[in-house]
Amino acid sequence: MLTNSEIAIFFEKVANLLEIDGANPFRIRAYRLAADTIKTLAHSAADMVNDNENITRLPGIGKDLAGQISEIVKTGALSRLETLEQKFSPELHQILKLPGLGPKKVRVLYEKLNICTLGALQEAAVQGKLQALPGFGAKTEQHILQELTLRSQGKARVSWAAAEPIVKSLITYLETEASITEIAVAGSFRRRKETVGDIDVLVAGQNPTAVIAHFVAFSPVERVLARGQTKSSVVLQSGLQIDLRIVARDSFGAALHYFTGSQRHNIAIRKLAHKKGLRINEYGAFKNGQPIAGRHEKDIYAALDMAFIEPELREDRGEIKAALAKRLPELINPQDICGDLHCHTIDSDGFNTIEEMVRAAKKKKYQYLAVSNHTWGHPYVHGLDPEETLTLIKKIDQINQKLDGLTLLKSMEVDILEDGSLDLPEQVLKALDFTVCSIHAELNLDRTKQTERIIRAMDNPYFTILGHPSGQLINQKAGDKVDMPRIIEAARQRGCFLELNANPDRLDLNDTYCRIAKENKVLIAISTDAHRIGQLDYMRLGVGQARRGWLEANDVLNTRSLEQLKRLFNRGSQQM
Ligand code: DGT
Ligand code: CA
Ligand code: CA
Ligand code: ZN
Repeated sequence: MLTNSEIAIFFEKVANLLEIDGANPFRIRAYRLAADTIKTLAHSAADMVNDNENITRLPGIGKDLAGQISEIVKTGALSRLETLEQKFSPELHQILKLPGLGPKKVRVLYEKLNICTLGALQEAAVQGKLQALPGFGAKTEQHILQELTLRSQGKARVSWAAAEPIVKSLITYLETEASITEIAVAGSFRRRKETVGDIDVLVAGQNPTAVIAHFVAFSPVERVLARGQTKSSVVLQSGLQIDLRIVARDSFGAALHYFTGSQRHNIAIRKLAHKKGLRINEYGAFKNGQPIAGRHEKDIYAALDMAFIEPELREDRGEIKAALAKRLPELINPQDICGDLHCHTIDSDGFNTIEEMVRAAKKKKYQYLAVSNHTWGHPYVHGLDPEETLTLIKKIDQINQKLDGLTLLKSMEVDILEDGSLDLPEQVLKALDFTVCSIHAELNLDRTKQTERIIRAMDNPYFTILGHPSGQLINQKAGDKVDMPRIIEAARQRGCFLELNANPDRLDLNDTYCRIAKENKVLIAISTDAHRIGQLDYMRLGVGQARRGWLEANDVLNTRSLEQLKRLFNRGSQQM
């Protein structure tokens, strides 16, 4: 039998949805009053219904509401509420529970951006669409994003990008302790995983007691979980856990290797060592009980007659075999990048002018920068219609004439519509240097349909790069929304490229798919999708992910010179 509170919740939900719907304030108030009346009732409302008592004598409960209470008690449901939930989405109730969000704000979300689901909310927050809404701000947007990120994960893992500034300030802080001679970060952070469970720090130093005392006094520390002679763990206010270990100087390299992991890589290395009559642990490499390596990490690999394996590759995915055969990839570095192929400007939903973006790109010594704003099919933001796109193209041509050292490329982030067609007519597409084509609406089509929608889009000769290819958001358990190997094969056949979107909340393409693309010789464009000049710095995050995907400079589109790019963009009849 339903309790009074449970019955009241039905009415509170109706009131909330009515408010979001912009209904008559008196009706909304009637539902809220009824919820209050029932919640504070001294006896069971369900009993009253079952005993056929006259509910209308309760304050604020008229005939209509009495009928609804009896419906709730008898059926456990309320058709009035179901109708509203169908109109919006039952997920609105969860959105309403997010910190700082009440019916008024959620109404703004719905009215301005048509948001009724958690997924759509996260997507909009990632794209920075919330902060411009009335009553919202950058802070609210950030809180919502953090909360959604935390919710979608069982154990709180933190994105690599969010951990980075914390790790940097910790290192700077540790360096002020005079007795420390060496500091290194190991674990998944060093391997540059998209998310990290905790941070593993190794230090060598003469005075372990002083080191530990200094460590636990790091000001962001909230709780000390463990404090031993050579080991300590703390949790920071942000929720991030840090494990610190003090190791002997002569074992530093071996410990760094051991605690960098991954565990599977370590196990495979130890097995190999065993075959060669060696023993490898966190103290060193030993032959007949005698240490033969330990001081430097590279000596551990050398002891096994193999090339040094970069941390990003240490996942037991074939790197050991490749190292033994001297066939390890020469991983891409940030300096290999010659330009950014995806950024937005104030002409659509960016925050800076083209000229400002150009200045920032020049500082990075880029040869080229592509302006790729949204098209009008985008569900949330002001995208450009064909007319506006042509005007922008002219403007870019004019700016280009005055530029030296850097070339602006004319692109658009063209929406892939539900039927797989592109959101701009041929005569406009023709005027662009290339396109970044992305899905922003109908994100939850069935997997096969979504895959075929993308492949159909690739059939268009003006399709160049698939933007944020999988639609993944970091820390959201979304599952595979598309058949990526099939998309990669389709891209190979048609001469299209895939983006590795370096936005820290996306990092889309993932490492596994980067590697499949490489094996299929489909080039990856590492792009920031910057909406403001500072975000051009996301490039290094994308490069980190690319390294985990075994990519070399040659596997990446924007390591090419402008001339080479132009040739690569030239599909079929297209002319630059
Ligand atoms: P995380 O923190 O979940 O993102 O992932 P990791 O890889 O940083 O894992 P963590 O912090 O538990 O341990 C750091 C490294 O220490 C791990 O990558 C490998 C090494 N390690 C820890 N425990 C074991 C173990 O029981 N066996 C072996 N072989 N290695 C271990
Ligand atoms: Ca860790
Ligand atoms: Ca750890
Ligand atoms: Zn996009």
